Amino acid sequence: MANWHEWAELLERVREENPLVHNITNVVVTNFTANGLLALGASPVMAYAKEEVGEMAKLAGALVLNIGTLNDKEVEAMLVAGQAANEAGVPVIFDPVGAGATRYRTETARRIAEQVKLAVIRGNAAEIANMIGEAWAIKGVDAGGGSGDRVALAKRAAEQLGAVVAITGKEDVVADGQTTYLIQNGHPLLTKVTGAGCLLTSVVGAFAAVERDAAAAAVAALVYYGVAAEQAAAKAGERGPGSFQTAFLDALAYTSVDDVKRYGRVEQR
Ligand code: ATP
Ligand code: TZP
Ligand code: MG
Ligand code: MG
Repeated sequence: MANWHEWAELLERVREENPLVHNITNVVVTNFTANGLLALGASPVMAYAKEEVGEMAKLAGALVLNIGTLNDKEVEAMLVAGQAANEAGVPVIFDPVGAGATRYRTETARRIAEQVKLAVIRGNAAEIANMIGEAWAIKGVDAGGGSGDRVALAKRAAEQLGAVVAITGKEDVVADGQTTYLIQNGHPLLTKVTGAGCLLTSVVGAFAAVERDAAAAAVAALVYYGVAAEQAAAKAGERGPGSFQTAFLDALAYTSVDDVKRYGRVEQR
């Protein structure tokens, strides 16, 4: 298989290069996302005005678009930023938060995927299914109880959307249309911290900023993130979600390449 142990070393590259990650994200997760990127060793910036997003996106190592609390003004800015990033060869990572929950979210997610060349799309199974016109129950912004084949779904979505697709949940799946990877790391307490998915999408952005192979960047980011969550849960998990959240930010900073190689559980499908 492509050697994911080699990809795990991208974590060190992120810490050395300290890439600027431009986020246009939602109001729920803004602070957590900035702090998580800082803990990892990346440099976050949030910029939303259409007057500046093109310029900022071109300066960045990656652009992350997240429709969690979308409105028309922000969507317009996302399209401007996405097109500028495409022109400059800056990878664009997309989180289709809540696609499938309302028609506005579903249509906007599809519009962004049509008008911007996306390197990686990261969402739960319902969001990804709804982006390609497949029904999958969703509850607000959280995955519903759907039980379809998530590996096959990731493959179909990668083919149809022309991007690397990462479907997360208890198990994570990364597909680039040719190869599919399964990542078994993580912890259920992540479901009790709002923005755990959104921050992960931005972490994928940081890895994509230092590695042009978007599938390698996505796998490396997901396995690192899952291992960090396991370390945090071991230290503070029994105290509850609040202590876990703090311990998780700490773990994003101290989790090492060696930890990722030792505790990572990645297989190729
Ligand atoms: P949702 O809104 O459906 O929760 P999300 O956007 O918050 O989606 P998640 O799928 O929760 O994103 O993924 C965020 C992180 O949480 C990923 O690293 C994923 O592996 C991890 N994760 C989610 N659920 C579990 C679980 N039950 N056990 C272990 N890890 C999990
Ligand atoms: N509502 C709109 S965006 C948002 C909520 C609760 C945050 C979702 O974050 P995540 O990472 O999908 O849990
Ligand atoms: Mg979650
Ligand atoms: Mg989400």
